[in-house]
Amino acid sequence: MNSPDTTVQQAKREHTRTGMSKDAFQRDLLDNLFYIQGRFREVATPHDLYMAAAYTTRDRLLARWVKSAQTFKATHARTVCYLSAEYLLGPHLASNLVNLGITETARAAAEELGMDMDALIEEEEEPGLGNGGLGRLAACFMESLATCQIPAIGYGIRYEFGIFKQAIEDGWQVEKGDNWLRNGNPWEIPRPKISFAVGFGGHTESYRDERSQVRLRWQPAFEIRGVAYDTPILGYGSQNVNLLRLWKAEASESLDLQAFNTGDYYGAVHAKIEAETLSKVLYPNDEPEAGKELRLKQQYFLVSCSMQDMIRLHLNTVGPLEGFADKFTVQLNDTHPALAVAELMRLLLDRHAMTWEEAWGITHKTFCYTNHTLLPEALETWPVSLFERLLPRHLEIIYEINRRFLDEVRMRFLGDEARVRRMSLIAEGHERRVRMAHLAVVGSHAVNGVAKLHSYLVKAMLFKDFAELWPERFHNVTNGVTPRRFVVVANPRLAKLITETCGQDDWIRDLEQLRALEPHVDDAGLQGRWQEVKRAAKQDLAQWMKQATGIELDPESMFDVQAKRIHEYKRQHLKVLHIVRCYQRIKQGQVQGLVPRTFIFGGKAAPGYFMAKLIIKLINAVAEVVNNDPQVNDWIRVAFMPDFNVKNGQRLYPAAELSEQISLAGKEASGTGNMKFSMNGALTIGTLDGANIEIREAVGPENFFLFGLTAEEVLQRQMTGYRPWEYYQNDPELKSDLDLINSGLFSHGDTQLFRPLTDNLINHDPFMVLADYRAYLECQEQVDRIYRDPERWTRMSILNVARIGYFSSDRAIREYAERIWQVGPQPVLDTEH
Ligand code: GL2
Repeated sequence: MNSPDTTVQQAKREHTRTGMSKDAFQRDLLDNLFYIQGRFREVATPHDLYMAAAYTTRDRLLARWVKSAQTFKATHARTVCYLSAEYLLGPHLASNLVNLGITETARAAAEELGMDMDALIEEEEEPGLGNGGLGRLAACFMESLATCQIPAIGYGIRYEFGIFKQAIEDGWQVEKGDNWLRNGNPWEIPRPKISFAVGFGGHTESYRDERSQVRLRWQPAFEIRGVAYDTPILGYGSQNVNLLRLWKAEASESLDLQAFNTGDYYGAVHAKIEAETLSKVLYPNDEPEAGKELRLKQQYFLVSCSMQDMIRLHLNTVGPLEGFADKFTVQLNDTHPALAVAELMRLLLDRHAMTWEEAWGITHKTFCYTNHTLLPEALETWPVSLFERLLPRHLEIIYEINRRFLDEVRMRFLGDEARVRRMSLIAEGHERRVRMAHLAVVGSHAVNGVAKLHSYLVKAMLFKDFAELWPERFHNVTNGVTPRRFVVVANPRLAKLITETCGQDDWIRDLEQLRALEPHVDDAGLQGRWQEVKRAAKQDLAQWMKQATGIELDPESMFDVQAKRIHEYKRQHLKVLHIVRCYQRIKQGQVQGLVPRTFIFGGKAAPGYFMAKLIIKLINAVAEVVNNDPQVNDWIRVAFMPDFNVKNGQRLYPAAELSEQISLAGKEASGTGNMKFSMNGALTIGTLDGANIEIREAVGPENFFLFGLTAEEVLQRQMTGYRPWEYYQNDPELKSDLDLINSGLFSHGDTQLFRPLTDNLINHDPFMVLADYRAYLECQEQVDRIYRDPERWTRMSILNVARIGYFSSDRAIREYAERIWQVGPQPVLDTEH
């Protein structure tokens, strides 16, 4: 992309800054190609070259990693442990090069060897160990923790199969397994010696300890082992490296031996396979609970390994466990790891012989919990019977936590048994269930939502009773995303333009400094370059899309993008109705005021979510008709980007001009795609939902396209009775759009195919698509009007970027550090330079 001359010059500057030279990189690249891949230049495949580049990069971060570990050990640094069932990391190579400050060094070294660094970067398969926003947030937070110099360990599961790969066949989503480890993973270091036994099943029993005290212990029916695999997470502009420790399930050796001794070879092998299925696959459901036994096992596996590891670290470095909560603060990323509360209690009570009061004091001081959704179907509960069978000791502990907790509730709210029932950790009903969210709230000293509106609703609705009992426990920390990956790596042209306009690149570690763009907003030179940067990104995307899907995008048209998981509450079908409306208007010759647009979608549907899969089919069906109709083709085109993941997201964000954030108000906890688009200069059309509200405040209401019901209005309508068919009957355009979908035009004459979708909209419409339809169309007309004035649009785009600094995950992490974790930076010193 850069001319070799500037690459070499930049590499020299990087050398001065980092002490890492192009020549050394080149030499090590060839060495690694030879010694690790066993190849020489002439026969090396692109994958060999990628591996060599990855190892060469990894070598350069190991020194920082070791130094970080030494520093944290010596200073007894307070450490954040982030417990998350998901980490949607995205490819490592490009982002590690940026955070090491050696992107051009690597590029220059590769170029001299006749290799194209961008092609090597393309080779990397991303670890898709998450579903969507929640998992990607965990990845952004890990990077920001290192950038903010806060010692941290991220604990998770090393799924052998990450989120499925999505193919589109005949317009339908088809899932393919994601065997991401197939070609090896150069970024992880296995730690076979760091391994813990995790029990399941069996029974509990009482016994007398050496002081003749009656104690309880758990005799599990079987055990498996969790083995640590460590991935270093680099900070930007700091020497700090944090640790992502993922657990792989293996068969417990002792059990293997037993089976072998009794001659049961098959049994031994079977046990091994059984054990390994535990970390085999990520559940591909974004929000709704899967309810599967294996999933509960995965959750327990994650928390048991992680809590045992923290205790081991504590005993090795600090000593007696009384100070555990001073050494560690543990953040529960949603309720998936909420069992950690019961597991820490078990370890402190049963293994370390503490009293209930001592153990609870520590546990409660240790945990904090982030809620990520209000959707009722996503709030995890597990049948008591399943707990009894798999985790009998934990169930006893949960009962005891509940007994003490409910006594507290009774004392505060005399005679209010209805409240007691609502708040209990156990939901009574025909099947008794453990409420994981209640366990998380009771076991934590801080609970937060992920955007202002969401945190308000958490307090006012979801956990109202708890907020009345413990108002001081509830917080808001609005989400953020890392500008390193989502601007510097994804959009190098924009990064360069920003740096040149601001006169320095400090904005990369202090995103508020983007404000320095604001005085230049009317500068014609900047506007022109800003437009060129967007155009080039659109061309890149068009090229990729042509090759990946065969669809030709017109870079002259407006790129209007909705990319996120497919879910009814996110309302991709509202977007489709808009497209169908455009289509009809064009067919009827009503093109006045219309701006040529390319509608681009990306997103996966949970494999068992029928309606979401039908929405994907509908998008592709509409695309097929629209893209093949020469009468409308100059105006609109539709493309579905297959397999939306971090890597593909990095192609979309820079190219988008309009970002669709159109969930029903009150449903999207925060959203983080909204931030990524805006950071790349897209304007947002959105509802007053999640972080949209704060983005709009930050960038200025005049630079944001707002439409739709407010969360309050939504609640009102729900209470007074919402009748979607009235909209259908009273709005002729809406009626004709839905009727056209049912006419068979988009389904080769099949009038039934999309009925489940359209009938549901007309008769139930739980996410009020029809109620917001008209407002959405009107708002889109305003979008067209402004787009026709490129200067005005560009100005708004620049202002969006200039004012988006708040949405850096660095800011979010600093807020957690100060308000929730009480932890400060622990800089790692660069002793070599
Ligand atoms: C989510 C929310 O739906 C989303 O709005 C939020 O931005 C992220 C991160 O906080 O969390 N909750 C959830 O369960 N998933 C999300 O993406 N999967």
